Amino acid sequence: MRTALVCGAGGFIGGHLVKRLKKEGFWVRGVDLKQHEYTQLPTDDFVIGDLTDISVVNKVLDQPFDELYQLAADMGGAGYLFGGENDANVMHNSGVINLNIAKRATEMGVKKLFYSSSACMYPAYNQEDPDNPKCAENSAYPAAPDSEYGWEKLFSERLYCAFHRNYGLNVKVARFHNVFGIEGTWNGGKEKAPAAMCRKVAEVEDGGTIEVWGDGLQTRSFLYVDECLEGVRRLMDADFMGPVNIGSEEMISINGLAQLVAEVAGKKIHIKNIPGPMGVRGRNSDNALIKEKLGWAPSKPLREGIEKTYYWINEQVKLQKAEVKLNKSLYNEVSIGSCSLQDSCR
Ligand code: NAD
Ligand code: GDC
Repeated sequence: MRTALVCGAGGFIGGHLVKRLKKEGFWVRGVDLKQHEYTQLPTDDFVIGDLTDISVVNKVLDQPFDELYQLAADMGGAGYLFGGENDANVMHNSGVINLNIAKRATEMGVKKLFYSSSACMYPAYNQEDPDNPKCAENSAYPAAPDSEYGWEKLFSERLYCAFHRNYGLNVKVARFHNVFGIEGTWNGGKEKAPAAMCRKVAEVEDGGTIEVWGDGLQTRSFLYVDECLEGVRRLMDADFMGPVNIGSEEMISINGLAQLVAEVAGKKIHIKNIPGPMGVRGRNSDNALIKEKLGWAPSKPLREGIEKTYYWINEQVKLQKAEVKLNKSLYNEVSIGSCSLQDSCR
């Protein structure tokens, strides 16, 4: 039986990956700081642990796994990464995780290691025109990512490639472009634009107004998680190490994304553009290389993924409302109860 270690299994993409690997017949160990928030994972073994701690890394990486997927990172959306206040933690936590894993995977003779880099490593100077961003793999240098998160990703890509050159570690590197879907972070400050728009539209009345950061004309492309994993699995089986983009080429403005979500929800909305952390002006995946090397590229329309994600987030919003209501009525009961107790004690 093939064995896999999924680092960051309690997260969004890691959780989906565990399910996929189990369906493919792998024995899977997951490791994360936390259990998955939204789903029960079918792992064969799940370790709660901090991968910045080398003793945890040594414990979970105790065998020459056939495949290791390194997805663990201190990360979030624009609200978490581009305000500046999390820069030191993001660089330190993710950097140490990758330093620990690269070394230990080499020592243990891991057969293949996947590393999830990000489109945030591309230079800001190529992403100033929202209608024509350049994100071909060979446009990475001279390096000038616009966030510390992007610099750490670039450093760690290079780290894994150096372990490949010097120690023969078989690495695969992909640069994900804004991946979204069900069972991902949708509130709390780490959510990315697709989840944020779904939540805002789910919470607003028909005809109401939602807030969108920036002028809303900034552009991105968004990839549904199933296609992201299809790309990852194909890369793992290919005779090609990357780095390669795994993203959609269907670019849309953020106001356009908000309107698409509203259409899916069957609501009319108004958009109020407000100041907020924005990141680069435009970004889109360039899929020439993935087509050439894997003979495949993501092709599903954005709307399809948004439909699934909106319905799931709409359910989460309803559940949260119901919980708040229940907590309020429990609180009232308890305070009425304690009141009458006090009264009877008088
Ligand atoms: P996520 O935040 O849902 O998952 C990351 C997981 O890593 C979390 O569950 C977190 O608890 C875990 N983690 C963080 N620090 C840890 C530590 N010290 N020890 C153990 N676990 C730790 O994020 P995701 O969207 O699933 O992203 C997975 C990977 O893909 C990340 O490396 C991310 O940078 C990369 N990526 C994601 C996107 C995207 O759009 N989702 C885009 C580009 C790159
Ligand atoms: O958060 P994100 O999806 O990250 O934001 C996309 C754009 O949407 C930004 O310009 C942001 O200002 C705008 N936006 C407008 N309103 C809101 O309410 C909102 N919430 C959020 N989150 N955004 C809003 C991402 C990184 C990822 C990952 C990918 C790789 O950057 O956050 O961690 O690595 O890039 O492609 P984004 O696309 O800038």
